[in-house]
Amino acid sequence: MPTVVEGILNSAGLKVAIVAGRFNAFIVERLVEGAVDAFARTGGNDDDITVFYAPGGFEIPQVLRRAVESGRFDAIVCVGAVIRGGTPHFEYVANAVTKGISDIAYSTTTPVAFGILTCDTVEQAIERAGTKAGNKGFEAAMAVIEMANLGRAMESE
Ligand code: INI
Repeated sequence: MPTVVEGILNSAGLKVAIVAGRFNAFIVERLVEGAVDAFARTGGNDDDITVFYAPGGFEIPQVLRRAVESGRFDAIVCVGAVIRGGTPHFEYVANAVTKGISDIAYSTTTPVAFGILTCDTVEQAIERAGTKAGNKGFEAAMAVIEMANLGRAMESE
């Protein structure tokens, strides 16, 4: 019989941080709401959630690093919206935030989830922020809840 170790979707008792980039705020607010909803629906307590706002996606990794280093959180979800404009700026911000979050995520055992939209159009972002393509903040929060519980299960192996 194989030993199967997996994380359940239970937020009870989890201390969580949401690190949000404020840029494109009308989209990002929906992602924050989606993440909060995921914790609430899985038994989490609003009082255990702290939302940190960075100015934009570029700054998210620095805020994430501080949140990780504080040791206060069992799970951290990053949300933001990078939307293509008429210049190559999009590529630089999208690449920087993706690499920045990945570097930190893979250098810690604190679960970190990636809820950053990288979209060609505002319409695509709206679709992924709580309309016809779901809510990326909700999905990222569910992933980090599973990871936090997987970590606990692996510790008690
Ligand atoms: N920040 C975003 O989060 N999304 C964007 O689409 C974006 N664009 O397109 O410019 C953006 N830029 C700001 C950037 O993240 C920094 O806050 C800024 O460059 C100051 O360092």
